[in-house]
Amino acid sequence: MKSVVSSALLLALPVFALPSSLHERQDACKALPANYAYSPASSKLPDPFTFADGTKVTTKAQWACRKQEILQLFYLQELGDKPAKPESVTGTVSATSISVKVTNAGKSISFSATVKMPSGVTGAAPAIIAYGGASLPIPAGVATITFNNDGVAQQTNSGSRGKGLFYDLYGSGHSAGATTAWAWGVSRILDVIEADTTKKIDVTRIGVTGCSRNGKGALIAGALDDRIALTLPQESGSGGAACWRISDLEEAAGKKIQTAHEIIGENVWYSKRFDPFATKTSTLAVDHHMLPALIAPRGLLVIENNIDWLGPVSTTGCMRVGALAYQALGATDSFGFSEVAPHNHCTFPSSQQTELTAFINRFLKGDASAKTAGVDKSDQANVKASTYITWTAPTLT
Ligand code: MCU
Repeated sequence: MKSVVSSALLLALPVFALPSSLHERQDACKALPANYAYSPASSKLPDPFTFADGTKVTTKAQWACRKQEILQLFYLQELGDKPAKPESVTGTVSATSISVKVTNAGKSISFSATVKMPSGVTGAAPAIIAYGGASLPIPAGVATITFNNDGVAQQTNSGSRGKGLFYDLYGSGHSAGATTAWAWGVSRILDVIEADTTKKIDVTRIGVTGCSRNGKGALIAGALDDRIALTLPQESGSGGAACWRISDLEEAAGKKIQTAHEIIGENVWYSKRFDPFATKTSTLAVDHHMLPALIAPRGLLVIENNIDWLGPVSTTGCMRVGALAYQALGATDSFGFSEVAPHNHCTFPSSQQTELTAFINRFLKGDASAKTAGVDKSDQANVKASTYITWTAPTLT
């Protein structure tokens, strides 16, 4: 049930400790109402700018708190918990590899990521962390860090639940789905890069990418660690750039599209906590338009393909709603959506090169003049954000 919050509480908000940073924090600035359930159920996308207790978000300070709440709701309803930085994270960065050793509660795991350094870069290089290897072209001047996400959390099929290094450390019954466990792995790689005194890689200029199932992972990683400067999910489709609710509407309209109720039987990308919501997506307090909201104002270019299973209407509609968070923050030039005519899955077409180059130049190479503004490309011409929402985005003060 929603309760009305008095203006006194609103005025009191600034005395709460405001988070300076999103990554690793799981606390909300105010607790979720007891026994909170999203109500009434709706096929329209929930308002990112209204707290669970009904308070409207009008300021950037309130937004910082609402982001914590949205994050918590994602953990509770879809993703499972992302553990905070463990008691010990150590490792090394060489020109060919990043090694990571994590110790928590008497247990340790180790993994490494392959590094390909760019030639001719002096000083710390920008880098893109690629889940399972990059499916888009990484340009000169940018290092590639290949992350073996499958080793951190397996994703063979529905029998992969609780398998992989993350679960060796935290137990096979841990609530995190694979995408959350991978995001945790990315955060640990960033811990090592951040602490590396040789400064081969610039932790302030890190991108993350992946395609398809790994695109779902890349988008979620961008939302769960605000050290990531540029998020580049590629053809992530349902469970990534698509909204669960819109995909259900599309299926009801006869499209052959992946939905939440299908996805929970196919693989372990989400927490078991998601199961009850997957057959009733209208009861989720979150949906995937809130992933861009968590990433904003950092760089985000969503790359999509017109393949029915990915849900081109759903990805276009969902991300056009997601763009409203960037608008609210006055950061529209940090967000781009690019969906083009069908091509082979995870082969990057030249028709998306201009926007990819612009986002990499701006967010990883420091070129403030790169034309990232206004990237909104879709062959789904009639899809409008307004079809899927009943709220309007504020201009946050
Ligand atoms: C688009 O990502 C997935 C999709 O969600 C699955 O249903 C399908 O089996 O595999 C896709 C994928 O990862 O392809 C490489």
